[in-house]
Amino acid sequence: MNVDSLPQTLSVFLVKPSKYDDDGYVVRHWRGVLPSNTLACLHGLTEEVKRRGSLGEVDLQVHLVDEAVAKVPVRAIVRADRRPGERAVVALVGVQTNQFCRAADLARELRGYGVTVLLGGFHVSGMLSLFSGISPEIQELIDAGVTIVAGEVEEHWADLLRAAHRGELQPIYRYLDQLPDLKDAPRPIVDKGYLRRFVSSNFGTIDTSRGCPFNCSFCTIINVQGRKSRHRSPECIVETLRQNYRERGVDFYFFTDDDFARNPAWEEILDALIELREKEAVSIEFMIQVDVASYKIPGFVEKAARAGCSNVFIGMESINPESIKDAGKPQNKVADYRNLIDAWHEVKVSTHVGYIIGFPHDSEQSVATDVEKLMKEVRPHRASFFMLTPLPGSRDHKNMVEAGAPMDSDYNTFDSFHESMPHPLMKDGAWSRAYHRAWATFYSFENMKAVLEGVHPDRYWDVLRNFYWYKSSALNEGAHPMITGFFRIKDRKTRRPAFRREGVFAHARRRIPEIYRYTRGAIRLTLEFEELWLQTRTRSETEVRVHEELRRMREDLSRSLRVSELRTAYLRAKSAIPGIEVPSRLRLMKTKLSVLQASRLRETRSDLHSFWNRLRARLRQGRVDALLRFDRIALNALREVRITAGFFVALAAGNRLPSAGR
Ligand code: B12
Ligand code: SF4
Repeated sequence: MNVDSLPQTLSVFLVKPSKYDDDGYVVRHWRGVLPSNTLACLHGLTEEVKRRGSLGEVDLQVHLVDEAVAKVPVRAIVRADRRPGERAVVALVGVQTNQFCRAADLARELRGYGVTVLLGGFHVSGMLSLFSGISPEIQELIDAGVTIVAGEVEEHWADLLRAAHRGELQPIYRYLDQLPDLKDAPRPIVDKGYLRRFVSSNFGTIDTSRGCPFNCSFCTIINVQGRKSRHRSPECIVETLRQNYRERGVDFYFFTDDDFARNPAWEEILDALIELREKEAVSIEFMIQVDVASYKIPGFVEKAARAGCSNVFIGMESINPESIKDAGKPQNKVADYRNLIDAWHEVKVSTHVGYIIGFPHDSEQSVATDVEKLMKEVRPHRASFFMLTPLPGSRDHKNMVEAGAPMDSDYNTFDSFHESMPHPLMKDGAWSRAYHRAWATFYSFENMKAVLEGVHPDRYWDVLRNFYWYKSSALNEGAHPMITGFFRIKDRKTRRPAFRREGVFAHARRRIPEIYRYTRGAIRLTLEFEELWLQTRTRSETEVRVHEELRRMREDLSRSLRVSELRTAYLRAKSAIPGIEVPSRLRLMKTKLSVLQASRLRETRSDLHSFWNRLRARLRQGRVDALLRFDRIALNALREVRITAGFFVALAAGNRLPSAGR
């Protein structure tokens, strides 16, 4: 090959595909909630290839596209590929089974323009790990000229890019039996430009380890990433976190390890994070995934909390011992659940359990009873419900394929909130009903109120915000919170090939009622959450004391409050409770509004609710005279505005007045 004839620029587009909704539109939101760690990892690997100059003099350009929050710029990619001296390579990354259909359509479209396309992630890795042959949907892509990559590529990415640059890619690469050592692997990159598309731009991800020692039958991880936990070096992790904190302001992480408690280096990592926090004032908070027995590991829970862990996700799966047996997860002992939850709550860490519905012994009634038990007896702060899904890469899937068991031929439904196979007991929609009822019961006003009343004040807003996101996703948008974000976008022109493309008016006829229903639901939800807040908002000892002092200083708290007055109230409160810290002037200015709002609120808006309902009923009966009471209407509207303003101010400000940890 004549190297001089090769393009001088290689534009690498790392694209994380989304999935289709039931109407064939790509699931995309104006703002996302959870950034993709796979994108961050491949970004890190690509920058490393560039830094090392592994491709020689080639100008390597990297572009990140997460289709969950951005449109895939097909035209720009094609233009880049056609520019003289340039080649575009599209890497469809982290493609899960439920994203495979969308990824395949994108791959075919790009191949139609002659663009080089590679595709990797859990679907192809799972399929190729458990079956010796190549499944038809993968073969179809190979036939279309797409390169399939199974397994982890830390040690192969430079070679793959070199082959792509030279136009020498093979149809398929299998790296499943070459699990890379992660000790000094290139780190995932937290990209500020990418994070701007998310609700919190201070949110980073890193996989501190990969692999899991357990052996659950529905799990794909063990067959792709292995049963031995491989980890990054604690020094590398801590240096990454320190750098991201200082240079990019990233102070919250999702450590995406499937079981951080089984990372052999957990203690060194947590010790280093404690040191960062306590000696360098680099205060990072993070969430982790752990197993049920994690609380029994000596020192684990305490160290995690001290290191900044604020949330744990626990793969509880079911509270029903029969279902735990069905899940092939004997390490989950139902008798441990309550102790586990208490242990984490004790150290102020919020708990979130993963709960699967649809094990063979589950029935509509048993699921309802089990969810009640989960709420009343186990009492986690949050639950995510999943429908049992035969995910490619799991033993369950392999066994079903080999037994010829029926399952959906459309992988788009393998997202854990669609029925993707028949259930032996729950038929004719009963499984979906049981699933939706689980969400509605757990996120009912009564249960959310019970949780918020028991939550530590430091976690109050964290839990309340998550409740809002979860309830809005599952019950207003009708999708799993893990794939939703804020404000759904439906691009008229990007529709699944089996669906007809709608005209502008037909699309508007679809979207306007949808947006109306969504907005109405969002308003209802906001009112529900205002009530929840009024009934449960906790006041720290500091807040109560500062308010008392303010009331002593002046009767009317509705007049505007000066920062100097607030400071005096703090100083007086400090003389009664020495632990109170007097916040800086800037912080006082920021909290002034919430202090005022909070001091004016009552404990409920139920009287307002009844008032508006009565008014509406009268208007419906044609009694327009009801509007003549405009003085009451105006007063009540003003109260609504005040409550809403107070709620949003408090939501934005965090939970309480600065309280020195009290
Ligand atoms: C973090 C995470 C999430 C996060 C964020 C997603 C993300 N990717 O960051 C959130 C919470 C949003 C999420 C949601 C869901 N997830 Co998830 N998630 C994970 C988790 C725990 C870690 C992902 C990760 O960072 N891995 C580390 C990276 C580096 O590994 P990797 O993605 O495999 O990438 C490597 C290689 O595969 C390869 N590679 C990947 N792509 C490409 C592309 C090319 C071209 C090349 C060359 C190489 C390559 O290179 C990478 C570096 O070596 C994985 C389990 C796991 N251990 O991976 C599950 C996992 C991917 N999720 C899964 C599922 C099913 C879901 C959900 C449907 C909900 C659910 N039931 O759990 C939703 C769907 C959301 C959606 N539509 O995206 C499954 C997918 C299984 C499957 N066959 O589809 C997994 C495997 C867990 C499981 N339950 O079995 N998830
Ligand atoms: S489901 Fe969780 S605990 Fe079970 S093998 Fe998979 S990663 Fe490990």
